[in-house]
Amino acid sequence: MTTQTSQQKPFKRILLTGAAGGLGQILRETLQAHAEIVRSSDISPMAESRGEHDEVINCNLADKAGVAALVEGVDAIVHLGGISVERPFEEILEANIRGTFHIYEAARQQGIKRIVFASSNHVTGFYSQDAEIDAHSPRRPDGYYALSKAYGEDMATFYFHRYGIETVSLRIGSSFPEPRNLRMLSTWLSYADLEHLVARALLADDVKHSVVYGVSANRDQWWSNRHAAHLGFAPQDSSEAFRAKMEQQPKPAADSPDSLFQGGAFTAAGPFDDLAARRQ
Ligand code: NAI
Ligand code: 15L
Repeated sequence: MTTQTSQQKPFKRILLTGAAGGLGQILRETLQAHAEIVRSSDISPMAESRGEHDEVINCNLADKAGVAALVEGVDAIVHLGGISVERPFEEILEANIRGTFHIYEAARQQGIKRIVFASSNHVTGFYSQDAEIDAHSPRRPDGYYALSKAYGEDMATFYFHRYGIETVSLRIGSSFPEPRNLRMLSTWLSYADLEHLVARALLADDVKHSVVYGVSANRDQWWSNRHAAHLGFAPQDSSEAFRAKMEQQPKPAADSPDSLFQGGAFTAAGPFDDLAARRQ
């Protein structure tokens, strides 16, 4: 990071992985405020480059040499790329576990000192919806996807202590244009609050490896960010504006995962490859 003047942006080139995805498409625009060049990458097709400030490079995160080349000339990484839902372990292994390892290894080799890692609320998905937890609460991953995010967070801790690479792990709740169900009244993160959170994760000083829940200022909160105050994340939006609409949906049964656990339906997704699943 460099000191910002009226002429200068804080970063020369930020790499954004997962740029074709829902959140990547949003951040590709807003990261332009923080870097002279945003390099967008994904395994899927992306919108064309709009000029020299907007680089576009296709890359599979599972390709170590490809990722090493992707990271050349970059001074910060916003790592969103990977499988974003529960899937068979082998798929998660390639994109999320190997992929995140390749990002950290390339960062080490290139001397990159700041990574923003898209973790997930599902690393603590097996807590009851009655519990209030924070970044120091023991993790309770709710599937292979969640395990990959937990591993990514551990990788961030390792690369900080061993190599001084700082990471902010964002345990994102549910970031969509609006909540989609009753659970998301508690987990919703608006796009405006997401943009602010990513900016703080890039710009805050001395973050070491920080973990922050990515959630708007919703009425009913499951997650405290008491251990992330140093980031200066101050969400402005609330899901209350959508409460009436969500309450028109059928209420999930009291004993369903959507009612019991913070991770909702993710806690019951899969397995995908046993005999019972194949017969369905
Ligand atoms: P998304 O699924 O829309 O985007 C993920 C992108 O990663 C996709 O464009 C996909 O093509 C790309 N990708 C998958 N495998 C890849 C590979 N092997 N190599 C390169 N790219 C690959 O997900 P979304 O919603 O944009 O989320 C972004 C990140 O934030 C993900 O890491 C997700 O796990 C995390 N997150 C998102 C939440 C949300 O509510 N949107 C909640 C919690 C976490
Ligand atoms: C996630 O981690 C997923 O990437 C996203 O698609 C949402 O389902 C979100 O969690 C959630 O918990 O709602």
